Amino acid sequence: MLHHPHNPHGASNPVIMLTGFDPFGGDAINPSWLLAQALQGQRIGGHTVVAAQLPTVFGLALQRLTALHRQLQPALTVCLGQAGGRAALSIERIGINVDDARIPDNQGAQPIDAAVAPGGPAAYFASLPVKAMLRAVQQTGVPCEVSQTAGTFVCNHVLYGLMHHLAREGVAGMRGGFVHVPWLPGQGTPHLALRDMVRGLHAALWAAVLARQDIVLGAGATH
Ligand code: PCA
Repeated sequence: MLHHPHNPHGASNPVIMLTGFDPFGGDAINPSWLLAQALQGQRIGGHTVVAAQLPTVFGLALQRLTALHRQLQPALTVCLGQAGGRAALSIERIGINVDDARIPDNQGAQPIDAAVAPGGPAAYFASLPVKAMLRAVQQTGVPCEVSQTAGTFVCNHVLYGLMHHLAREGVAGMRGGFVHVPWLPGQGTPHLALRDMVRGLHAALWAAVLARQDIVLGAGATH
């Protein structure tokens, strides 16, 4: 679902495109979509947030994303996804050129060791200032981390596909990346309240708009 039928914004009113997924894997809700909707219409550093839903389906999710991107021409694209088992907002550093589905997607497809983009590079870094975003979220008190892997399911597929699209069709200065979010209370443990996700992501988006260059801040993983 897209709230604006077309891009009503010009370069003078740039767009932040925020996507969330529909529920998958037997869950009744997907916090990523609730979070995107909660920020719909927000004004952030001269940008307007436009929320859109992607299907948890290999291929189709990317078709939808690239069509929306061509239509809205967002300055910033942040895709959101649910990562059950993670305890913090999880800013993804990298997307890899692999689909390896542990469970079927919402249309029953379960690709194994397929390329997201045959012939494409092995990986793309998100073009978000991940450490500046991390610090901004941490300053709100909402738990946050930098993640070195978005997995190999539809979320990584969308992150890789977004960056591949930006590399080929993006206008200079267009940036994008991905944030995984924990379960909501009632879905499982660990969980994070929606209001905390909203507060944290709001701060992260401000940082992404303001920080043209990332900061140096330790957030690595030993394993
Ligand atoms: N999370 C899944 C796909 C959709 C979603 O919200 C993932 O992490 O790949």
